[in-house]
Amino acid sequence: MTLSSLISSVPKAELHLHIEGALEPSLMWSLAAKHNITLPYKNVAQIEAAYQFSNLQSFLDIYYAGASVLLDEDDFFALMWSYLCKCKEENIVHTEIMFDPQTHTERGIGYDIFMPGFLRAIDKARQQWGMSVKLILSFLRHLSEQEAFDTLEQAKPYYRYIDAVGLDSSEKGHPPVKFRRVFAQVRRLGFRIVAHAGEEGPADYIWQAIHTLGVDRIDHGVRCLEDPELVALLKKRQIPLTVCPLSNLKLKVINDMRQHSLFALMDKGLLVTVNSDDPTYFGGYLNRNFEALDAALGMNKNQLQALVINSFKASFLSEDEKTHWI
Ligand code: ES4
Ligand code: ZN
Repeated sequence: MTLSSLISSVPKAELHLHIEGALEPSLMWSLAAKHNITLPYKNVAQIEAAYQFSNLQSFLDIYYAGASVLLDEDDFFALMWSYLCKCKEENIVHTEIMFDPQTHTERGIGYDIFMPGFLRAIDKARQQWGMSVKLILSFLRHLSEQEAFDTLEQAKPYYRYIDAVGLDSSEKGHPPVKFRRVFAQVRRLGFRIVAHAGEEGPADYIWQAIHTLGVDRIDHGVRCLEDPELVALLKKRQIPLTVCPLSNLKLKVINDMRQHSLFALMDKGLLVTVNSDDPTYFGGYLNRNFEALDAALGMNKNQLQALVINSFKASFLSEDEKTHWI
């Protein structure tokens, strides 16, 4: 079997995926038409052509603008359903999906609109395919800690549908310590914790995420390589990194996929996983991320197998559920 067919056929988990970053340009276009919203694009091809980014912020500006077409419950259902259908196609049997409540509440769209839409699609995928799905509520770090507290409070009726709480958006200038108190509350409530750190921000933000927020996983974390002591800690505690190769390339964290440090991180004994981040903006869903690594760096079957095993190991499934897949 070729590596390519193995990549697509092996059952795997995805752990770093922003649902708002899985909005297909064609869905964006049809929702804009449905709601009489004028987009700054003349057609779907122009939307796709606009996805050229110079850094994280240049992407986030377009990503938040794109989310403005999501207005009613059916829109959120369609967005989630579209991604879960891709999971089915790609043999993703378990996925842990981040959503940004503040991207919607700031526009006057409340939890009672987006959560029922998300949950209806998730239930359908569970029932039709036995797919396993967890949800990660993510705070926007460019907003204040008080706003994060408010967001957590507003989520109360939905706590039983949420497995973890995370931290995303503009990293530089918004260190994890800014959210020390709200994550103390998140821990008291019993949620798992993840945080984007060491994507564009320094290795120090990874330290902060571990020691101040008490994270179970680091999203990205590729800049840990700048600090050997940190690498040693990540290795010793087997704190997973959810790495996103096409994202790193599109956001110019690296200039060429041949520079990607994924295998270097693995060789150092770190628990690394491959993920798609914002697949419709970065040029591919999960399988394409594996393909891109293979094309640039070469991947053997043992490496693929290790990465797939890591995807379950690093998940928030129970130990019993993990053994079913590993
Ligand atoms: C994100 Cl790639 C990335 N980094 C930080 N925040 C994000 N939100 C959506 N995608
Ligand atoms: Zn991300």
